[in-house]
Amino acid sequence: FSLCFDLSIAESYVLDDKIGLGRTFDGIGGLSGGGATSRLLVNYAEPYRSQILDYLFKPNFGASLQILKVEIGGDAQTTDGTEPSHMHYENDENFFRGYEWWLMREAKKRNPNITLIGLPWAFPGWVGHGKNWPYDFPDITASYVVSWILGAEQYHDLNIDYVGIWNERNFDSKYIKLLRYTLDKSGLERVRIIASDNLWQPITYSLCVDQELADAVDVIGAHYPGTTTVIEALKTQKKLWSSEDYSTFNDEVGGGCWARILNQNYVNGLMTATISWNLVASYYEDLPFGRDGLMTAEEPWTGNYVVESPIWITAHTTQFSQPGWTYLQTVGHLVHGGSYVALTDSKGNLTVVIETMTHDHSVCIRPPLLPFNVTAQNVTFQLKGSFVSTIYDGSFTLSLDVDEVYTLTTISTGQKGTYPDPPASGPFPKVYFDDFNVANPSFSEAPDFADQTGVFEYYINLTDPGPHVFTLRQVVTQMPVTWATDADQTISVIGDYKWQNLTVMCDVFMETVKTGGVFIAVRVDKGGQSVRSAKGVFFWVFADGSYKVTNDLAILNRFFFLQGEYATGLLNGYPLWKNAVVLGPKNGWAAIGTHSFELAQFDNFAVEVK
Ligand code: 147
Ligand code: CA
Repeated sequence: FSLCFDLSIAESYVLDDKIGLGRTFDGIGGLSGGGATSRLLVNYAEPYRSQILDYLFKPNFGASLQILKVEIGGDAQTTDGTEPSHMHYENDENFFRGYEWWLMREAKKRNPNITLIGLPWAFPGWVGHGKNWPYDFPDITASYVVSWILGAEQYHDLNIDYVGIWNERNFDSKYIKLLRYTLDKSGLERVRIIASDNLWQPITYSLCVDQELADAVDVIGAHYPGTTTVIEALKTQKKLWSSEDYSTFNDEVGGGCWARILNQNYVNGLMTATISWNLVASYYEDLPFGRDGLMTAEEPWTGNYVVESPIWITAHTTQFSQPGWTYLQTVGHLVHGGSYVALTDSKGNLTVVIETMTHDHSVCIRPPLLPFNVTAQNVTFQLKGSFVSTIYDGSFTLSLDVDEVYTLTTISTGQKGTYPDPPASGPFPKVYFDDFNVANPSFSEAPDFADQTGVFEYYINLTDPGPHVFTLRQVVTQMPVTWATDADQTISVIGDYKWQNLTVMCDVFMETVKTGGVFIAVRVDKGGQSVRSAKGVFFWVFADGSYKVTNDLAILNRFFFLQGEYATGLLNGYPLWKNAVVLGPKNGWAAIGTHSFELAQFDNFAVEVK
């Protein structure tokens, strides 16, 4: 190659393995869950769904991810929806709910060496015995988590490599030790423990003062560390991971954030793995943290998806270094801004990743980023130790521009994978119908319903003699041990957030006699952590024969009625109410749900947008 800068002013950097190596690289990963972030992905038609998975996981193609972390579903709201538990009830076990099993299988299919991690955000209510706390009965919590790991192996042939404690909530030393003990007792000695998926402290402090706890924990996982760690964490000799990071809108600034933290999490904090929240933005964009994924796949109804810049930023490291490689000690900052890392397989291969992201083009969602300067610069790398003969005179010089990532490598298998453009983007269909008549569904959830409290599953109602054998059933009967603030009602949203005027029809069946209640709704304006305060037009019918029309899910505000062009409700074809004045919201999703955590069934769900 030819360089036209004056290279005489290049700053010089040494890459040397003779002075000893750095820490072992553990990989770059994506996080599905925390929560329901892959919800819409499963509803993509082929070949688009496989293409998306290839961009994420296929080696030497796209992001070529080395770690997949998933939520252990707990039936509760965990950011963008709920994920189903494998044990809704104490005596219940089902390892075919949701999509995380499927996702792990698809990831493994493409990369058999991928590292798998499971972490709970929430737990079914019975795990806490009615208290919003998972540590009063630590043996129950431990066997619940271990049962998930055993089920992964038994039903899906998936070996879970690491398990965590309780996402961004308190840990309990007694529980962590008991989890270690329960794993070992179940023949799962190989499963390693991450703690505590929160900040560096207080877990590091606990590890320092409690040797038994230190023996139980293998990795200190910190979230959004801002590329730094604490001295006490370094002293533990444990692996240090950024076990959740990124969470930034996936435009080019998001790509810049990801590039900067992938390098600097090691340079500044000696972290040897970084995991993106989230893996793929496959949830309605108007839910919280829209598009905070490595790529976007939020339109199963068209097949449109977008391979965003973080995919290619990831590839700069993952396609040219593998878990088990070692960082050199010679990593660091560049004199005129930016950073470099170097990794080796200790068999002669060397990969150098350089990033020169400027401040304003690499801000992440959190933590705040202090000012710094980056300018174009010339750099000379001098290869020493076993790398001297890698290049003809043992050194090379480059001119670096700003806001770039450069990979210099002896590995020749890298590729920028491509597929033909997916179908064009388009809105959710204006006419939609689902009779849920699927005898052997591949997924427990019906297409495009995004549960925000409670869990809605395909159900075979064998007691129904007539037309409602196949229905959609809400199955959570108790407030879970929550991570966010779930509503007191259950609710699943669907459709287009921009919808204003539409008709929603649905057959409903209340399984709770006397006190049961269900609703259908339009213009539902909130999901995620704010679901409790969702507003819209909610039409309720109750098992005692009464009905209500309310402006909110919490049933605080009843509508008043006037003449004119307003909302109307029918029951069994007969008008029950009409001319309710809709003051707001002006738009939102359609929804179904129940009055409490109760069993209820829904069938022949239909939408017509005017
Ligand atoms: C994380 C959660 O673990 C994820 O499930 C998801 O909600 C993600 C969205 O950015 O955020 O939780 C955090 C919430 C707040 C902070 C850090 C992590 N915070 O304010 O520092
Ligand atoms: Ca049906």
